[in-house]
Amino acid sequence: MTSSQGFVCRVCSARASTFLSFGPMPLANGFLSAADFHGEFRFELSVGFCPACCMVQLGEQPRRDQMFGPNYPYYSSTSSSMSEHFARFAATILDELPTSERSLIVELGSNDGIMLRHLTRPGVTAVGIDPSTSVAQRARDQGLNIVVSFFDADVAARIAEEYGSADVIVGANVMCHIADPHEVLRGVRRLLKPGAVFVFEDPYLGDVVHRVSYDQIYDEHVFLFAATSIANLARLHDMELVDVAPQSVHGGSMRFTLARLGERQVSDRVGLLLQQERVGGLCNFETFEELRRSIEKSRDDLRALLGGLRAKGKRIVGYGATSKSTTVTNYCGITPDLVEYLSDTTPAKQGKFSPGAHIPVRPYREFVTRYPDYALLFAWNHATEILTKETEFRKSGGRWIVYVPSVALLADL
Ligand code: DWN
Ligand code: ZN
Repeated sequence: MTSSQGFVCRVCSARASTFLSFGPMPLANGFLSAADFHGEFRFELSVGFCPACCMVQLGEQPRRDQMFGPNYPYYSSTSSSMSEHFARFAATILDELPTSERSLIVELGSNDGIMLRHLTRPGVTAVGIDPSTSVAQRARDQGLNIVVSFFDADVAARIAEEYGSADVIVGANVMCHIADPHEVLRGVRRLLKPGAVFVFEDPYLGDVVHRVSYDQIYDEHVFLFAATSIANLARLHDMELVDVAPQSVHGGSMRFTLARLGERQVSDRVGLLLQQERVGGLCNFETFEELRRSIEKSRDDLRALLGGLRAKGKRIVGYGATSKSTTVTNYCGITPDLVEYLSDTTPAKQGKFSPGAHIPVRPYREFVTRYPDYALLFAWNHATEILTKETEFRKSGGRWIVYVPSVALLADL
C-alpha cells in the first residue's frame, strides 16, 4: 500500500498514513453457522500511523455493537496462565488502595470476571463494566458486580453518583478496543479521586513490530499503543503517563499508569521507554513500511509451508480459534483444504465456522483423539501453557507450526 493513502487520526486529528491494507475482513470473533455464510459482514481492514502523535490505528473499525454484542464468544478465563497473570495484576492494584477507608475499584472491560474476582474483597467495592452480556453473565454468576454497558462519561457519572469516586480504575485489553479514547479519558477523569490512577494494559506496539505479530491487527484492536502515543493522548486530557511496566502476556503487552497532571511522581521508566521508542524508530513511518514487508514475507512463507505439507498428504489442524487467527487465515488465504479444523476449548465457538475462511471449529477432544501430523499454533501467545500440556502430541510424532516471529517448525523440545 502506498503511504499517500490516509485518514484522520482519532487522537490528534492530524493526517495518518496507511501502511498496510488487508482487504475485506470479517469480524475476528464473528464465528458463524453455515446458514449465515451468505451475507457475512466484512469491512476494509487497513492500518496506519499518525506522524503527529505516533498512534498506530485502523483506518476503519466496525460499529462497537457489531463487535461486542450479546453473544461475544471470547471468555478470558480459558487460559490458566492468564488467570494467574490477573491474580498478580489484581494484587498490585490492591496495593494502591488506602488502608483505612472503604475503597472503590472500577474495571473497564471486565469480561468473565477473570480479574474482578480477585479485586472483590472486604472493604473494597469492585465494579466491572462490560458491554457483552455473554461474558458479563459469567461474571455475575460468580456474584460479581457488573454494569452491562460500554464505558463513557455518562456511565462514569452514574457510577460516581452511586458509589462515589474511584481509588483506581483498571482495564486489561480494553483501551485498545475503543475507537474514542477521548470519551474514555473524560469518563476516567470524572470518576477518579484526586491523586488516583488509571492503570491499563494492552498489546505493545514495540512487540508487534519486533515479532511481526501482525495477527494483533483486527477489527477489535483499533489501536496499537506505545508509550509515546499514550503520553501524547494523556496530555490532551491534562493527564500524564506516570509509569510503564512490560508484561509477557498476549505476545508482549505494556501496562500504562495515568494520573492527572502533576498529581503523581513520574517514574524514570517512562523516560527510558520513550527514549527507547525514539531510538527504535517506533515514531518513524519507515519502521512500518519495513513491518509491511516482513508481514508480506510471513504470509508467503506460511502459504508455501502449508501448501507443501498438504501436497505430501499431511493433516494440519489449527490450535486455538483465536481472534488473531481470523487475520491470519483470511490474509494468507488459509481455507479448510489447508487446515482441516480449528481445535478450541470454548463451547461458544465449537460447532461453528471461523469468520471469513469458514474453517470448522471443533472441541479439543477431537485433537487428542486423533492427533494431526501438524498443529498450527494460532494461540501462540499461550505457547508455554500449551506446549507443557501437549507433550503427548509431540511424542506421537506431531509437529508444531509457528508463524511468530517467523514461519517455522518448532524444534524438538
Ligand atoms: O484483546 C483481546 C484478547 C485479550 O483476547 C480480544 N480482542 C480477544 C481475545 O483475543 P484472542 O482470541 O486472540 O485471545 P487468545 O487468548 O489468544 O485466545 C485463545 C483461544 O484459544 C481461546 O478461544 C481459547 C483457546 N484455547 C484453547 O483451545 N486451548 C486456549 C488455550 C490456552 C488452550 O489450551
Ligand atoms: Zn495523531
